[in-house]
Amino acid sequence: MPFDLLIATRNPGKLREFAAIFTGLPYRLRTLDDLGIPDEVEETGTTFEENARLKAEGYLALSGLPTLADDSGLEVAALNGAPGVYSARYGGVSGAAQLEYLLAQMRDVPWHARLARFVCVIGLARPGHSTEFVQGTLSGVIETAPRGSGGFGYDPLFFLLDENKTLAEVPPDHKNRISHRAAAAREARVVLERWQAEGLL
Ligand code: ITT
Repeated sequence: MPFDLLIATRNPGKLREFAAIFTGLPYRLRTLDDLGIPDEVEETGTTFEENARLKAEGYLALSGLPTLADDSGLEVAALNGAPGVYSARYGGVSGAAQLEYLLAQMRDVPWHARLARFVCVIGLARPGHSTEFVQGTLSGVIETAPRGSGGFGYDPLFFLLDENKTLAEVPPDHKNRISHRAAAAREARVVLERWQAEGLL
């Protein structure tokens, strides 16, 4: 009998990534839409972990199901870690304007000081236990102009030194292997295997 696991996202791309990495586990992945749960939990935290906790524990309370929730974003060293948890609303704009905004903030920063990383923190909550957290990161350098049309968000400005390409220029299946979210999801898989072995669900 598979266990139900709520994946607390409305982003279908994320759901597919998690489903691929959790292949073979005895969990039936449910979404907020499957369960008819509205967007009630606000991401008011100041760290990725706080937001992952708010979502994982909030949607566990609403659904009664073991819940996985992630929060992710871009940290730029020269900007003291900004935009961080505010990545989705950085500069008060979205889409291409957000890339322009980031480039403007980085205008005077030389190539060697443009280090950045994507961070993904996943919270895993189940009834009667403390919430557990896992994290994944991907390091890169902020480009001086956008390149590529794949991915989403900051991908066209995120240059991978190992690949000599931006994250928007690598094939989607490759991004899904090297991404911060994939790294965190592989750690989450270990937690889910332990929950199963403990038989505590
Ligand atoms: P949820 O419904 O799951 O909250 P979301 O799109 O808001 O989906 P996150 O909170 O995880 O996703 O991500 C916040 C922002 O961080 C996102 O809007 C992007 O700007 C940026 N980001 C996260 N992962 C990224 C990636 O793989 N590539 C590019 N940008 C990313």
